[in-house]
Amino acid sequence: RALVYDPPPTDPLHVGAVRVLEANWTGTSTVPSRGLYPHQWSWDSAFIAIGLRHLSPLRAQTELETLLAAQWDDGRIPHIVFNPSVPLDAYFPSPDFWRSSTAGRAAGAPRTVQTSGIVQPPVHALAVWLVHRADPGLSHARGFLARMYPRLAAWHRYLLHRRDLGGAGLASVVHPWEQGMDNSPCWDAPLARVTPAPARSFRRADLDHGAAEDRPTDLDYGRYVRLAADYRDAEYRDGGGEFAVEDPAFNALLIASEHALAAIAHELGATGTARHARAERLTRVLRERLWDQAAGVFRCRDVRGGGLVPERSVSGLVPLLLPGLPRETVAALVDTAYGPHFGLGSGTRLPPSYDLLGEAFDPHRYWRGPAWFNTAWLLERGLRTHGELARADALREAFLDVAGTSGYAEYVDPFTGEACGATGFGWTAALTLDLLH
Ligand code: 9WN
Repeated sequence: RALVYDPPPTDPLHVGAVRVLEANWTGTSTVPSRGLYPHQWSWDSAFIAIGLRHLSPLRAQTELETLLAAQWDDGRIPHIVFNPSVPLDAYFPSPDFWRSSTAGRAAGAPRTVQTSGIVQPPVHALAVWLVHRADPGLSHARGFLARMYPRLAAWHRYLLHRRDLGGAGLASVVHPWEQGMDNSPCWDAPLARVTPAPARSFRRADLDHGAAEDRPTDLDYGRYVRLAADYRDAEYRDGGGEFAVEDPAFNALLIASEHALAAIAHELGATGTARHARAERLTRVLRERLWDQAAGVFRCRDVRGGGLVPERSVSGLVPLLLPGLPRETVAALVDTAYGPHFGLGSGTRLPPSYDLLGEAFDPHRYWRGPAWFNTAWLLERGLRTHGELARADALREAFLDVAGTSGYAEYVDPFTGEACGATGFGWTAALTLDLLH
């Protein structure tokens, strides 16, 4: 395990990853990308902290502390914490769109910092636990776990109560940006019901930095804006929106984080058994609600439309991460990942974000086909958890190779590894460091 006082690394892959994390560090947190995403993002920071712990456990703790300091009183952790020194037009939607300090007042948005009002996948308790383990002495000395625990517990409480919109115990996302895979074909049907905001009513900043054909369309953006504006105008009250989806990756990360929270509770002197039991119960609910045995994949459930979405997304493979999955479910998921729909071991270098055989597949358009490094990291971890060591090793090798040759890209063509979107991307660099250790 590398600590700050280890000799400087000489491996170019390691050196390059460190350089990206240095360049993206603001002093209190790390931006996903200097140009495209110049603020702090929630699940990015969790993945970034997981890598940063190998470089500087203190910085990794600070990353998570900065994010959790922006938590709302109702428990939600906002998906963006805005940097006040960045010009308003550098990213859309900016703080004047979200208006957290006024529209979010009833939900307890912080007064001192501007945030968005939606959330992202709950990778945080897992990140806090892994960061703690990188340097338990420093963590104890700084009271890191004791300070983070009540915030993480409130976060999970928010998701499991206020966001149980389907009534079965799982959390729903109320916006595609919340699940993190913005333009996944899984959202096409539930989004089709949403009337887009007129294109002239907003200005996209992402097109200043990324190729239009790699990004979501204007029509997608119109719907993203409408959903977010409606939520804001309802003062971020939960339960009324047009879009509500139970997503397998979002819930699997919540369950993995609930296991991590149990470990944190145990470290702080409690037993943690109630939390482990809850995680096991949620694993069963996840299977009852979202598992499709015939397809060998977890599906999204459109809570407003009432059914499972008939698309295969990498999101439906992420539950492989869960230790409590029955052996036959694990076997079916591995078959799916290594079969024709995702092509691992026989055509794709990294897991594509969407079904290679799906009608909407596009190897370059964001979450409609390209491979992303955070999901590759989660699958690598899942394979390892379930004893698929040779496959985990091969995926790790491919991850490291493609991360280096793509310049730590945001996402890549799943067949060729060609870089798409931004380069020098935070979680790609951070998770590279994690896999190198
Ligand atoms: C909206 C920051 C984020 C990631 C998401 C990714 C993208 C934002 C955008 O960038 O979303 O949150 O503007 O496209 O889809 O997963 O967290 O890296």
